[in-house]
Amino acid sequence: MSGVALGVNGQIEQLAHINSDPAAGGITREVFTADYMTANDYVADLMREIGLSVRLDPFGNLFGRLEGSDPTAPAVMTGSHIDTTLNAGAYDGVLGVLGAIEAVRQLSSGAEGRPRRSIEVVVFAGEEPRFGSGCIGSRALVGQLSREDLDAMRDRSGVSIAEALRGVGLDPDRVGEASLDPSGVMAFVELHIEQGSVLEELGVPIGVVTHIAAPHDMLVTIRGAAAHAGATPMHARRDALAGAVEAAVELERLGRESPSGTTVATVGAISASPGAINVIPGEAELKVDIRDRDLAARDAVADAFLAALAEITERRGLELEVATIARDTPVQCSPVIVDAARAACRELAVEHVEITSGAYHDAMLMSAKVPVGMIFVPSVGGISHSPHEYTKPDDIDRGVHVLAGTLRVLAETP
Ligand code: HGY
Ligand code: MN
Ligand code: MN
Repeated sequence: MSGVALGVNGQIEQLAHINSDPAAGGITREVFTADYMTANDYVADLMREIGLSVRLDPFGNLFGRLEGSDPTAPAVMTGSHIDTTLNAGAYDGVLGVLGAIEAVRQLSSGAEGRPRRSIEVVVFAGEEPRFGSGCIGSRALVGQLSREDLDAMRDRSGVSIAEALRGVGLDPDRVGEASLDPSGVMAFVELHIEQGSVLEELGVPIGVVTHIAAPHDMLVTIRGAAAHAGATPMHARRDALAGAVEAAVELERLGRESPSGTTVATVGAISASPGAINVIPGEAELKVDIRDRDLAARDAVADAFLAALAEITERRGLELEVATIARDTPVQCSPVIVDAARAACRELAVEHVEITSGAYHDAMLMSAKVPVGMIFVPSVGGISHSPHEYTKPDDIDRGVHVLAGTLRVLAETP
């Protein structure tokens, strides 16, 4: 049976089988791996099957275009990502890509005929942070990824973006050619699972996103003195891990007590070396993620955390190094797109609610160049980035219909 005939739910299942680490549970399909490129080819075939003109840009972003009846009018873009984080679920990003193809298929075969504006489906390369910060494909498109970044940004095995690109036959020296011409784009809309539990708790099937929270991510390195755990008295230690743990607890307090009420603060990973039970850790590393839709509140928490780090390391006789991994700007979605999505919901008599996205998405980066909006469908149990990530088939079909309706409204907007 052809890919299109399977429908979005069947295609999600097929894509889920393209997995680099099935034994570990969940789906691992990191960008610029052979499996990722196989998945890209699967999506390109679906695009061709519904008659889109397909191209891969020099950074590996994939585009499928439906020409509108007025090819000179700036296009409406829609899409998401098909790379995953580690041991993840089947829906994050994938829904926004396969749902966009199905929405465009519905639009182009519907009674209303070809939309006025062209519609372009995009598969962004590397939304997940394999190389430290996320959204590298959309960063490249909006000019926020330099050729130097491609050598500097490395994954947990030390592989750089440039090396990974070459490994799949792409040329890192051409990253500058992968740029978006904003004059050719009227709007970007992304369909995505909520990855939280707001819609499920409200019992509302569609979220129209009004704001996207953005991260300030840091790599914190604390250095002390490795020493014998048995022979070193407590007063004579410079324990890097103890300092790191004290800072992690302080970060949680700062996030919890932030006046905005929408700040989240996480130490996603902590490591200590040398890592032996009988050696006082000489070095510790924290990967820190602070987010908010309110930039001033996020900055206040980040500044307070940096001050706490300085005080803790000073008091404990430790050295401190902080590297910024990402510092993105929170997004207010375009009222035109919010209104179009709400109109589509009313047309379909679908209940909807306005919502903030706690997760970041490629729409966050695209907002630097074009108006953006997002449509959410419920995540069962609010679970995501997990093998247990699940969205019900009828919620998926409904989300695709709302996306199609939104694209139609935008495509006919003068
Ligand atoms: O971390 C995020 O918000 C995104 O899902 N990568
Ligand atoms: Mn994700
Ligand atoms: Mn995602």
